[in-house]
Amino acid sequence: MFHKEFRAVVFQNVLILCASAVLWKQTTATATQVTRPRGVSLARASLYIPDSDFTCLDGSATFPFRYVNDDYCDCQDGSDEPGTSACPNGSFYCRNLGHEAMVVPSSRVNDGICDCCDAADEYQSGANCVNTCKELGSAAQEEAQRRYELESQGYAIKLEYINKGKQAKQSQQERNMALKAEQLEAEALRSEKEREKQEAEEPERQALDKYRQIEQEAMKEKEEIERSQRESEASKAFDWLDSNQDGKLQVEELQTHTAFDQNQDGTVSPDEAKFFLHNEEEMEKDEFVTTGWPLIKPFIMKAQGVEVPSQPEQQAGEIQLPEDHHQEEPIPETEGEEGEEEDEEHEEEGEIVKPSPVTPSSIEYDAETQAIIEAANKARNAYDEADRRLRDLEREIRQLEESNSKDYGPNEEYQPLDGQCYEYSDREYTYKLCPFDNGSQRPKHGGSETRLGSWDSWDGPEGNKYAAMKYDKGVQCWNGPQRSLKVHLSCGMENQLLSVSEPNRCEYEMKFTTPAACSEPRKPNDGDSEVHDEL
Ligand code: MAN
Repeated sequence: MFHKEFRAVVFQNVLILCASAVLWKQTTATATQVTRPRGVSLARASLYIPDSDFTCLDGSATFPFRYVNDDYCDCQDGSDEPGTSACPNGSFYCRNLGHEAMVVPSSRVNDGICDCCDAADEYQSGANCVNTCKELGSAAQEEAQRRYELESQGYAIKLEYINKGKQAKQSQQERNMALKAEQLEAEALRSEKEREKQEAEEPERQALDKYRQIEQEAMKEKEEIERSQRESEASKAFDWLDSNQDGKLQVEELQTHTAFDQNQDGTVSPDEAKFFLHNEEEMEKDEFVTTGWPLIKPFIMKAQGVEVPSQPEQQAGEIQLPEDHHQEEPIPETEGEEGEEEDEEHEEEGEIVKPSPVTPSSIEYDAETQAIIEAANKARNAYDEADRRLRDLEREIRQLEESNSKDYGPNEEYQPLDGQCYEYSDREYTYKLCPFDNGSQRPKHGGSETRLGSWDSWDGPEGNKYAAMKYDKGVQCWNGPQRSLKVHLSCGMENQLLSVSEPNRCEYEMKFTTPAACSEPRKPNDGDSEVHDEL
């Protein structure tokens, strides 16, 4: 190991004379000369004083100042070799006059590659570096100026947005207050109408009680008529099928009716016929009326071309039972062609005619009861209307409060985006973003829209939460999570969806520009960043 005193001394503290007057403080306009070793920034110049010992910036050691930049690494943090590549962890500062000052790892010093535009990093390598700071500086200046102008325009729009957002908030609050007042009135009115309804319904209930018994009797009568009608129909059918009139239905009797040819082979086999006799050889009339006829009737109807209702209890379709049981099942007359006289005629022939239904609504109330019912109806309608009005108001208040509780940014600048939608298409999909509502995806070549997520919250990094939005609880991904979407916002003159990607399956990212994301632009500096950087 070399001792410091014997090692080859290559150190040469380069005194950089700031040719251009550097303003140490804006308040003191006097030009000062600052001397500092190679690779040290203006900000750190005061830590490198040639007349005194040098203490490593991490405080780990102190030694004579000549060890600084002697091409031997003495400090653990590399701070004694800012201008050489001796320390693996050192940093080299280039002034880059005319452009932006820059810090590069000191390992790049004299490595033959030009890193600094002022070529300061290659002072001994022989690399042919040219100072390009002036050109780069002016290109950067132009770019900065262009950005400044854009940002200024974007920011002007943002100020309008802030205005709109604040106005919207104010009018929402006013509307909310007005609605709340209306709500109180509507509640009072509904209570009044509810009381009136109860008052009107009580006499109605009493009056209708009297009729309830009548209604029940009417219902019973109706059921009785229907039952006897069913029995009479079944009885007629039995007599018609019982061709030998022996009071029993036999297999042979059913075999003469093609309606029972279930496998459509042109004949009714004994088994086919027995099926309708509950697999017996014969059936008595009583059994036929209760359980035989409901089984047989649909087959007869079908043979007659009458539509068979799906519910067994609806099987009151009209059928004709001809006198002559040997002929094929007749086709019934088409609906509407039969007059009343014909009905009577058919009844003689065995056609079953449905009775006119007796329902509670057919009950006639006396004039006094009728008036009571009408008054109660009127009170009910008035209550319903008051109730509807109150519920409409409550809904509007809820929507308003929901919108009011949304965070539209520190100054309401994002409020004008609520209610708008923006689209972006790639090869496969058209994506849509409706800020504060949802994001979706629609295949370009047909197919339905898929929701990628609904508005959840701001999702930027700590200290900059308004830089991104989160939309979640989208449509479940096949064999995967629910879809979700993150929207990265940046300043732009227009509200525009710039790109969409799906970095992980069913996790989407959008880039969106909006004037609402612009901040107040700072005038670009004159290209010499050291003054600004280091003040
Ligand atoms: C659809 C689209 C895609 C998604 C797959 C997942 O095709 O929503 O974006 O990756 O479903 O199965």
